[in-house]
Amino acid sequence: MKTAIISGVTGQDGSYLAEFLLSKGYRVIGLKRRTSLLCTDRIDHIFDNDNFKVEYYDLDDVGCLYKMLYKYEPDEFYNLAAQSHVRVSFDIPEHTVNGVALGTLRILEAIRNTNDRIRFYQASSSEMFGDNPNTPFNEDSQLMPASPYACAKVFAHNLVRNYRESYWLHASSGILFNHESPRRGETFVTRKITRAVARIKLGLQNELRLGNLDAKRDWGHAKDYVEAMWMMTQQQSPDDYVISTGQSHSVREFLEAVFDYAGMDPYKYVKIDERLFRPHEVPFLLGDSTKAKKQLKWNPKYTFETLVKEMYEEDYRKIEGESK
Ligand code: NAP
Ligand code: G4F
Repeated sequence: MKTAIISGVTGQDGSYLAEFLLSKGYRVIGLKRRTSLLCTDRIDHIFDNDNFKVEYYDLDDVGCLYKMLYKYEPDEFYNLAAQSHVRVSFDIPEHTVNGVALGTLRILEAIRNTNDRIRFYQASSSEMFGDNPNTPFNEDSQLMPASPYACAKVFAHNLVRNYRESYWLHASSGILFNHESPRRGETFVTRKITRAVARIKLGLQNELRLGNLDAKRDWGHAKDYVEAMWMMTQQQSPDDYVISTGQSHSVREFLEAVFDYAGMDPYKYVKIDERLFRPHEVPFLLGDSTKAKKQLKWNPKYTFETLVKEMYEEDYRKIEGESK
């Protein structure tokens, strides 16, 4: 039986990846940081699985990292932990950069010094392309990061390549474009919208405050994207891959699609709030995942429409249940 360690298991991607690897017959060790509330909602349903175990960890705790590698002798390590909110990274840049950049360095060093055959996956991000105007982006596009979060992801991304080339680690980076789901954090724009529209429909809210509606993103579904992570670690040679749908939509289009699905007019409820704009915006993200399609045989199953529908319906069902 293969063993995989996932840092950030309580997050959106960590929870889907844990489910996916368990379904493939892995033993999964999920690493969780200590929080004052439990915050295990996304993984509660797999807690009783005998092949799933959760351990405490933090991106800045080197000793804990070595302990995990010695104790579990993993075959694969998926580094998904991060302060992953771009806007928040302007407010807490040092914490964000320490976790994303140095946290990745700590894991790579620990792997190199304990067992250099562990296959490593790094959660790189399309945010690294920043405000580069030359879209669509592939693995060779210029990185022009536009936030502390993205600068740290570029550092970690380069480090993975450097460790691969210097020490022959099986270390791959997935340059993932935005991916969403009913498990998406509530302060990211898609989930903020689907929750708000469900609450408005149920008469629990009458206003939705948003920032820049003109930004465009290449939005996919997290379930499709965690499969790509695993495909990368199964390759004979490590590499970097762009994972995206190849379609870009504006925040306004996402907003209108959700309100349309709920049968309401967005402009009766939406207020533009200047405080939600960013010091430096990433205006347009569109990915070209030709390489992943060809080499990994990866293909997303969800479309923009099925993503919107699933997120809205799930929020509506949950909020209706809670309000009863
Ligand atoms: P997420 O939902 O925000 O989950 C992040 C996870 O990291 C959570 O489990 C969080 O714990 C944990 N974490 C945060 N700080 C930590 C620390 N100091 N030590 C240990 N754990 C810590 O993010 P996601 O959407 O699943 O994304 C997964 C990874 O992919 C992240 O690295 C993100 O930057 C990257 N990424 C995401 C996307 C996307 O569109 N979703 C695209 C490209 C790249 P808590 O649950 O306690 O907060
Ligand atoms: O949903 P967002 O906060 O996601 P963002 O900044 O694109 O970052 C996400 O995707 C990255 C991959 O490209 C990941 F690396 C990162 O970890 C994260 O998962 O914002 C999307 C867009 C932005 O242009 C923002 O300005 O929506 C715009 N927006 C407009 N109003 C808003 C809001 N964003 C948020 N969060 N909240 C608003 O009220």
